[in-house]
Amino acid sequence: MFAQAGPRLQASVRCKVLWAVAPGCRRAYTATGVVCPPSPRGKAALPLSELPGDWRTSWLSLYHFWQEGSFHNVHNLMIQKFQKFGPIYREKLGLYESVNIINPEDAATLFKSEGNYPKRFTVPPWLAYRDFRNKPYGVLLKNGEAWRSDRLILNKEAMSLQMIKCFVPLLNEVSEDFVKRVQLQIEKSGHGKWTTDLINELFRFALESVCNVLYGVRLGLLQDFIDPETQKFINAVTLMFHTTLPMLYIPPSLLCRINSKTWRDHVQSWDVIFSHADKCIQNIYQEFQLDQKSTKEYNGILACLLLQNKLPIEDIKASVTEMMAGGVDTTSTTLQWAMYELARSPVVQEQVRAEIFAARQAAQGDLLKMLKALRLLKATIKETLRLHPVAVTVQRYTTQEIILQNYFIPANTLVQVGIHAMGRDPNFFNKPELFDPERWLKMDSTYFRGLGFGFGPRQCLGRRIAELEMQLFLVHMLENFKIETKRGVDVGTKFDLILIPDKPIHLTLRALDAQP
Ligand code: HCD
Repeated sequence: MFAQAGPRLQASVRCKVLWAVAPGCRRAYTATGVVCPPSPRGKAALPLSELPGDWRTSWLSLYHFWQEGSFHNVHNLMIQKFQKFGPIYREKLGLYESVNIINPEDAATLFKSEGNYPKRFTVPPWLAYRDFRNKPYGVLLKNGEAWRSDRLILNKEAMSLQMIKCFVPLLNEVSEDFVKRVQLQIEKSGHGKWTTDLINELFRFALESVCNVLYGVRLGLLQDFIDPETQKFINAVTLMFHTTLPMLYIPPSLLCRINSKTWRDHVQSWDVIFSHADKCIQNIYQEFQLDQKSTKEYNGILACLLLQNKLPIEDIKASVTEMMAGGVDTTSTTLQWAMYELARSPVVQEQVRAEIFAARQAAQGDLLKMLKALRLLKATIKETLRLHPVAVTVQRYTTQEIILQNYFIPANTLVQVGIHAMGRDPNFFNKPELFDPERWLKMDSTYFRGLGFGFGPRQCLGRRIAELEMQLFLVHMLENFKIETKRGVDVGTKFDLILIPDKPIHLTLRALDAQP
């Protein structure tokens, strides 16, 4: 029907109109634009081949994509495509075919059908590296039963609510040290304030935090002298993400065969990541064998995994390395965005600070109790991830046939939820351009709208650590400093596998007790 209609233009016009008229509508439309009467669910559903999108011209779209220099702009192109095609479209870029959705209800349908072995898109060069070096996959890259058994063991150590009380003191001391470091810089400046691009400090903070939780060890990254090895690790993670990008569209095997720079840089980054993580793990492992570490005190996730003895050491290493690498750019970038947004919304900043002061008073030194009371602060992190998610999409392969927007989606189809686009769509968030943490506390329904960490058993394994780390960081920063930024500097977003700011963010930290 659709295909016969011929010109693509016609299809896109049709979709634009319908999207404007009936966003989120689940009814079927014919090529002539006549609305079919609502039918019993599924009856009038259309086949996959009827899905809007320019998936028929995969190599041509890849060419356009290249031409437009859209590499770093995937997230904005996705917004445009949803505007053009409506709430569901099919896409093929080179080798890589997917169905894209934006509607929270559709996300719910997708996640509720995911079963016991949810599978997400596996980033090809990450697999290619491990095959190339003959390294085992960690939980990030595994699937099926191997994934599930590892994940259940890791969940106990990284995600269970009982672990929160172990993580909090470890993360709290790192945040306190960060504050001391900022205070020192402010003193040095002699102006009662410090203006800088904080990203490098935040990378170090994030690595220091995740390592304290993983290994129970302080690396000392918040001092003036930094071990060059550690800085190399941090740079390697960023370069690893960056060099992944072209390999989403060109097969790594091809780039490996022609020995391209992208592939070589990618391999080298992973080599640095693995060898440095290996050193950290080896240190703990030896200590552990020597004195079986006193079992009373909490010594970090790695020690617990070793003590449990449920996972082979090679599997522990693989997953702990992934967590260590995954814990650097993700939380640091989110914290940078959070401070940027708070600096641009002084009223919100003051409200969050007031909540923190009140909670601190009421909790009388009980950190856990204090964190429990910080509703607006938690909403602030949610709101930051709405506007600035780390991942542009959350993806799943369907395990059975499902119906999305009245289209049959067969089993084994890659479906991507465009969470970046969803977060900026007025159909799902009132005045989406506004940074308004309170919306999360007032919204009628937040149903499948907060997907920054994914959903279900395959959600982010580092979620608990990341959330506590970011909460404690913001608590201490807001208790001690006023965060300011130059007015009128708008920072955009760049896709570099994860979403990052497209230019440096300069923030001013002013000591709260030395207000002008
Ligand atoms: C990148 O089209 C864009 O937590 C692709 C789809 C995709 C798939 C998996 C996502 C990835 C995107 C972004 C980075 C993510 C990754 C899964 C885990 C990874 C979201 C959206 C991350 C940052 C952990 C990385 C750990 C690694 C360093 C060992």
